Amino acid sequence: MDASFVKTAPIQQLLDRASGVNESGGDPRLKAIMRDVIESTMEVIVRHDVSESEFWLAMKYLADSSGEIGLIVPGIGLEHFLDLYLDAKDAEAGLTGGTPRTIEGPLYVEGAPLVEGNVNLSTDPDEGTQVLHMTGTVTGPDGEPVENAILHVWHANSKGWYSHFDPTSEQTPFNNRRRIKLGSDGRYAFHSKMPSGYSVPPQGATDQLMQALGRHGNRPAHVHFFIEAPGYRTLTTQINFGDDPFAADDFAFGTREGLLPVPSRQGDSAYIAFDFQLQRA
Ligand code: MBD
Ligand code: FE
Repeated sequence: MDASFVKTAPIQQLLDRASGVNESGGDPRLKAIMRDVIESTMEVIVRHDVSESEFWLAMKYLADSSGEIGLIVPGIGLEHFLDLYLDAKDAEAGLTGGTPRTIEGPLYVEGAPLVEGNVNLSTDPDEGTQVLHMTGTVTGPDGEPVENAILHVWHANSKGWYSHFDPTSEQTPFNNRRRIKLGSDGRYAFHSKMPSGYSVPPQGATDQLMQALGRHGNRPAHVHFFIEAPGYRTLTTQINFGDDPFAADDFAFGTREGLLPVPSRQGDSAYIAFDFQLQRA
């Protein structure tokens, strides 16, 4: 049987009733989207002749994996797809240039300390890793310094764990997380303990899926940013370390050309100079 079965009258009537499209109440946009989601799922079932046991296994997986949905979404490329889709829509609207956007991921935490100057992000000791020194400027489309920007920065520790999400140790709240208030010159500087790459929790739902797909669940070492400033578009981006073994093989598809600086490693220190360019709002 082929997927045209889904287009037959009984199935189309079922879809109309299930999605409430002919009811007066409810949310019309949600109805239309739900109808398409259900229909696409039916088409997948028919196209692959999904068995009942496979179907219920998938439902059990969905039920059990919800705690890791934030990892599964980047892992299956959907979060990166949103970046590509937004880029394409921007290009259509003639909005190009500036530092590329890339995925936020699931590990941002609101309310990090708001600080100024050349700041230290690492409040926990984290011995045996280099100190990362990162500096640069936030400019606008014409190279003008962006005034009064707030640079949100967050990254993992040297074991690859993020504060607020670390099952292995008690990290201080907001360790390796700050909001840095910049001045009129758009310059920023911070230092912190070098992060390591991230791996999905072993045996978790994401790990199970990656193994079943013959993939891995590793990200290269990276540093996340949001940059917001009056008059400019907020940028969500991250740098991934160009010398990391997973730099070209990120399970979350967060690495992008232009966002892969190679740290200059010198003894106990590593240096990255990286400038950001924002689009106007
Ligand atoms: C991360 O640290 C991350 O940035 C993403 C996108 C997914 C999982 C862990
Ligand atoms: Fe991350």
